[in-house]
Amino acid sequence: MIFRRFFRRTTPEPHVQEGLRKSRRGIFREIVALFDRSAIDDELFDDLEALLIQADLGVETTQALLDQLRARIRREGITDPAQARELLRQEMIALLEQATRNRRVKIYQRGVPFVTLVVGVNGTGKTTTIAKLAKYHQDRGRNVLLVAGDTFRAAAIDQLKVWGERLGVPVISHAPGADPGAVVFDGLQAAFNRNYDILLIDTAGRLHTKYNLMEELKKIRRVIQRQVPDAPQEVLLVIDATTGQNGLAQARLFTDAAGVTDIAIAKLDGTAKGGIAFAIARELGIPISYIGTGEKVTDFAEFDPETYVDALFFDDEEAA
Ligand SMILES: Nc1nc2c(ncn2[C@@H]2O[C@H](COP(=O)(O)OP(=O)(O)OP(=O)(O)O)[C@@H](O)[C@H]2O)c(=O)[nH]1
Ligand SMILES: [Mg+2]
Repeated sequence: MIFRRFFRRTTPEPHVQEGLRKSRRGIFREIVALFDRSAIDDELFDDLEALLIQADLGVETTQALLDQLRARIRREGITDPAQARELLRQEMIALLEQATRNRRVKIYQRGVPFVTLVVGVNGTGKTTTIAKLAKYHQDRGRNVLLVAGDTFRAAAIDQLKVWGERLGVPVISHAPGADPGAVVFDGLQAAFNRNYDILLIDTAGRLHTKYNLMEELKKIRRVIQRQVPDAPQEVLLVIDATTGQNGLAQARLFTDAAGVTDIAIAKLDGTAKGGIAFAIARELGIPISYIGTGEKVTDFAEFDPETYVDALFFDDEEAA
């Protein structure tokens, strides 16, 4: 369709495009279809509001987005619904850019391991994200070391070792039930002694309501900081996209306890509600840095607002 080509600005990133298929073919297709009408009327805004909320943007973020959109339509004297849709696209990109603007530049120093502490509730995709990050850094020529900081379950240690073997990345681990702080300490020692660039630390899926588990996380941080004052350079909170608005509540608690610096949204391929990214961007103010779009190590991308929005709105196969 002419419109789709006309409005597209970014080249599709295959994993992002593929991973957001469910969202694109579901709620976002309905959103696009809303603009196939002759005039911009109240019904358009009502339907748009309902669909955005359904897509997991949340009530507040939806209101804010629609306020912006209405104001621009008025200011720019837009009467063509197709142009209004392009404005919606632009405003959605702007909203996501709130989340990337305060992203810290990652500084990889020679001789100082770059430590990423990966946190999040049970089953959100932490261990899988670590494997993806390991591959990401390997592809950029960095030496990676993994640390099995989730000592609560034997299976968790094994899972990380399996990934390590597949990727050719060593894993520092202790026996199940060991003190996570001790494993992390050994991991840092190994990183220094053997000159690793990147240290990725897996942690247990902690229930954020359990105070002692949050304390555990603080303790791990202290162990790291005693050896590398600037570390962890990255505290990555993994949010499961399929848990919707619940993920936001989790994120707030982790931010307080663990000093989250970055967010990875995993399992975007498993939901039609890709709108959660907008709610996270607006309501948390923590940069979204990565997205996970499948179970393979390659189903991973750096988060880019424009690519993301276009993957929600534009279907290649239809456009072709
Ligand atoms: N479809 C899909 N599945 C994913 C993605 N990321 C992780 N998974 C799957 O989600 C499940 C849980 O992933 P894990 O990486 O083990 O999650 P975790 O947070 O480490 O879990 P715990 O250690 O038990 O807290 C696994 O079956 C993964 O294969 C993703 O981006 N897409
Ligand atoms: Mg795990």
